[in-house]
Amino acid sequence: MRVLIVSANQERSPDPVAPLGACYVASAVAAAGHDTEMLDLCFSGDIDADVRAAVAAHRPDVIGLAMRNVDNCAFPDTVSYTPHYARVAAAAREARDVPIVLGGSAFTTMPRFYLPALRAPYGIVGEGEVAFPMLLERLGRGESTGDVPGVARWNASDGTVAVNPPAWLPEVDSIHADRRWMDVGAYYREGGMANVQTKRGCHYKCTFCAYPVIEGRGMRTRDPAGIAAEVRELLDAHGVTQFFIVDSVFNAPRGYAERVCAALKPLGRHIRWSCFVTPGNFTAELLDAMVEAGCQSIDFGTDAGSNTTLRAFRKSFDVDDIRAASAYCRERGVPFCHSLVFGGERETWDTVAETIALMDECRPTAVTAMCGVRIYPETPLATTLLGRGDVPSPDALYEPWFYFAPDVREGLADVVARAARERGNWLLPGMKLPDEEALHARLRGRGLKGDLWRYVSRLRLGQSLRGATGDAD
Ligand code: B12
Repeated sequence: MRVLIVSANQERSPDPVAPLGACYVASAVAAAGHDTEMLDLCFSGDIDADVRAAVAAHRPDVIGLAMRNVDNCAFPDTVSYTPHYARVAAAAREARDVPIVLGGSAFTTMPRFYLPALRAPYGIVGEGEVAFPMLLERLGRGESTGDVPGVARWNASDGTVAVNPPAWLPEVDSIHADRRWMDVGAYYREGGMANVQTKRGCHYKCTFCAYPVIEGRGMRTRDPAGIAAEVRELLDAHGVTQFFIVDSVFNAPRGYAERVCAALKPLGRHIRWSCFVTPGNFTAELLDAMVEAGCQSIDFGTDAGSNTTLRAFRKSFDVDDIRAASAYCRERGVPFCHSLVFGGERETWDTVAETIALMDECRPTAVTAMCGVRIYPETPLATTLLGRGDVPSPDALYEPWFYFAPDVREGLADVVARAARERGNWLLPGMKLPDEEALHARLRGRGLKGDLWRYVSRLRLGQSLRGATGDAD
């Protein structure tokens, strides 16, 4: 069959991010023998014209629509991408009357919403590498698709949606993302990095998190030698030296991160990378191995700085782990960021103050703070809140819906914004501090690569950017 995959994401904040998931899927579809093409709309100035042109050129039998973000997950400056997706789907439908298949992390979190909302007959929940080619084969033969794992179907005549549970891939070494489907250079220039995945799945039980819904609970790791070869290829073929490792958590399962670092160590002087790390299961020895392997900054998925809220989120670490992880980074001069979510269950003004005080004590390079917990369907917290009647129905979660613990519902955003203004190193994606976008543009404009939060407080404090480089040596 002839297949066109359209990557719809146009979000530029904090950076444009390369459509790695769509690339994995395009590679698998092509490997299954389909004549495959990809249209990436990230840098498009005219969606309708670009969709029309790609459809006219490729004449697809099926159009796959890759949907990454549901919304920007941020309060109060919330942006929902549904109107954008609806527009892209409508452009595709107008250009050619063929089945549209939705997929990607946004779709997976709420398939029952998106199929009717975008008037699409099919979708794939979870990983697309096996399920999408299987769906294409059935469609090509005119056979039933009802038993394909991960397939979601919308019946336009009676409005019903059927969703098959996904079958997570048992291993992730036999799949790969061919970068010919994306403009690596454009993402490197505009977004300052490429992206690489070392594993799929997340076995943590954080109450509000959708990662296990999107990737499955079972962690499936790649052979570290294959990861090093992929990084080497990006280095040699594209001159890319800066990466983000997109795993939900880099330092899990126990012992695996050490093996990845050992495989990357021979490249360590030539590459720089960043990743999400849990403050639990993090040691000075692992940090040393990461630095030797080229790690230049760490984004801790900390979420809170009070044991009360950490326990309520069911995080697997406590404030002493946060202190220790921060100290390891400070002692080695590794830039680090704590990502926080204020307003979770059992949050009070005291726990808010504890979190702010812990951040002051830990002295991170940056703090990224969200206010209110965006609740996604199928997460443990969604089930609790629906059970308690705090969320009226699952449908309420399709548009951005934020939970605030009763004690801090009024005024939390103001308190967090004040904390941020009083400190130079806090970033608030949901309450764009007036200078954030300008600072980002200035830094990328200088050709700086990697995570920009490393530089923000230096700029705000009027310090020089000496030592800041565009690339690894
Ligand atoms: C790494 C990451 C980041 C990094 C990206 C760094 C980089 N340079 O790549 C950073 C920190 C920059 C980031 C930023 C943001 N992120 Co983010 N991020 C992630 C994370 C952890 C991994 C994404 C990834 O690359 N996965 C690996 C690829 C291979 O998987 P995949 O895309 O899901 O693709 C698979 C399937 O979905 C499917 N598939 C994909 N496309 C298609 C297409 C078809 C047709 C089919 C059939 C199947 C299919 O098959 C693929 C292969 O199996 C996810 C959470 C997660 N665990 O998924 C959040 C996530 C995607 N981010 C999210 C959000 C909200 C954001 C921000 C808006 C946050 C903010 N306010 O700043 C920004 C937006 C950035 C942007 N420009 O779009 C949300 C999106 C959903 C939502 N809640 O709206 C997620 C899901 C996290 C969450 N809150 O639950 N993010």
